[in-house]
Amino acid sequence: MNTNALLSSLDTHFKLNPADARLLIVGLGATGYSAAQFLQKTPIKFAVIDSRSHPPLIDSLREQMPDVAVFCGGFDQSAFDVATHLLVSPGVSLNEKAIHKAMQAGVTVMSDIDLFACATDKPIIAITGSNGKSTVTTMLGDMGQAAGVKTAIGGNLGTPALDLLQQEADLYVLELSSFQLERTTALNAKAATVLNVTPDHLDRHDGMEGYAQEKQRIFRGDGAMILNADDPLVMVMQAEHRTTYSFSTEQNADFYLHRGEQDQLMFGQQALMNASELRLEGTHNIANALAALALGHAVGLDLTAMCKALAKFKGLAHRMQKVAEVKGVSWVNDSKATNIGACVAALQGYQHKVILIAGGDSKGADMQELVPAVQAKTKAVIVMGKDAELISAAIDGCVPVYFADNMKQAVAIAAEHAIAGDSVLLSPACASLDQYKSYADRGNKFAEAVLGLPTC
Ligand code: UMA
Ligand code: ADP
Repeated sequence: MNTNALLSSLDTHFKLNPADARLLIVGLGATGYSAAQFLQKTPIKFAVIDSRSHPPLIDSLREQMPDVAVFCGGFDQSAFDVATHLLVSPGVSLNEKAIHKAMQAGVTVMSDIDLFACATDKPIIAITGSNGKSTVTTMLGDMGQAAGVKTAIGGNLGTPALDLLQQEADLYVLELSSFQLERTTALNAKAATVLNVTPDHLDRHDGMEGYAQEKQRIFRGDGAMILNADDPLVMVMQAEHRTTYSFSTEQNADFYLHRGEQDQLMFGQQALMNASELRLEGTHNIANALAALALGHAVGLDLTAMCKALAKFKGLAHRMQKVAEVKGVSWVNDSKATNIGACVAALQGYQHKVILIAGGDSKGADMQELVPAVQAKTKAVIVMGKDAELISAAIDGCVPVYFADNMKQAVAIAAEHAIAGDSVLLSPACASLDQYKSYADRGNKFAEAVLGLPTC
């Protein structure tokens, strides 16, 4: 890292200079810890605050950085009152009283992504959207490597952006959530995309409009814009005088799906690969592949190498992952479907009616939006978790609905109703945290229950 370049960039973007700045890191999770480790190597003075009395990383922080002030057990206003800048973790709402008050007093809010953007002059690909972010980010990681470019991937995907700087890559690919984007101003990605906008996290954002506006912030700067021609909420983000590549599975676009005897992924007149070469199921994954190709192309990756990587890409766990075939019934784990858009995409991929297991925390979404896909593509729905009643009320009368207390019971009910040739799909349309540690924990519990079913 070039510290002088970093300090100059921080001064330009945030009027942050070590002589008089006092930065407060809000939240000591993965993001806060990575920011502390990064800032420790600079002359910038900082402290850390977390509302929990003993956040998991507190011991490591105290051991590694004994001189750094840490406040735990609440957001003590006095810590905010002396700060000039706040670096707020994505899990902490900007509506927190102490943050709100500080902002009103003129304190600057920033994100770890801002620090990252100021610290590197290497090209950045930035990816957001309601669904498909992790898949497209991981595809691009593989494509970069296949094209011979040292590529590092992270952000919302898992590895905090600032930790990626230790890898000294020549291309950074960042998955960004609406929470990260909401507090980011300094990012100028060489290529960026909003893959799609469907309802999610409406309990934290100001309705769909507010949510879409946070996503649009990914296009700040002058890099290439990669737009989903099939999503009107994305297309309105188009800006004049910017390099733009569109992608589509439904119509002509820069990168598109040509339907024919052999469905093909196209770039203009050039056939890039057959859709059948992709190992992932569902039209939504063809859209993801086209978006990844467009992003890679915009930063100069070789198209042939990218297609080779796509043909090898096996997909991520807990996304439309076949767990087992038991007595002719196919059991599919799509636990990462934490919103309605993902569940609808999963259902649309089926040519026959499935038994759906759904439920959890709906995060303020309107479950009525599930109705058309449930009506068209399910023969029964098993609901569970915090918002089971809400889903049941929305789809009441469309198909038979059964209630389950836990995953084992949900799987048992599904097994009771499934016959050979059926598919049972866990695609909850809800977050998992009301009953599980994470979506992965929920998916694993599903797989355990399925593998525990009698096989004869
Ligand atoms: N905290 C408080 N008070 C609060 C809320 C949180 O003090 O009111 C503290 C927590 O106690 C925690 C800390 O803030 O110690 C920071 O937690 P965080 O929730 O911001 O999470 P991190 O550990 O920093 O992880 C974040 C992302 N988490 C969220 O956005 C909730 C991770 O995305 C991301 O991988 C990581 O940064 C690295 O960039 C996870 C996620 O669930 C996977 N994302 C959501 C999603 O994909 O839907 C947005
Ligand atoms: P994200 O990181 O945005 O949550 P993932 O790639 O992890 O996206 O996929 C999350 C869920 O969304 C999975 O259930 C997956 O099957 C579904 N999904 C993936 N891509 C799309 C897409 N382009 N449109 C709709 N749903 C998608």
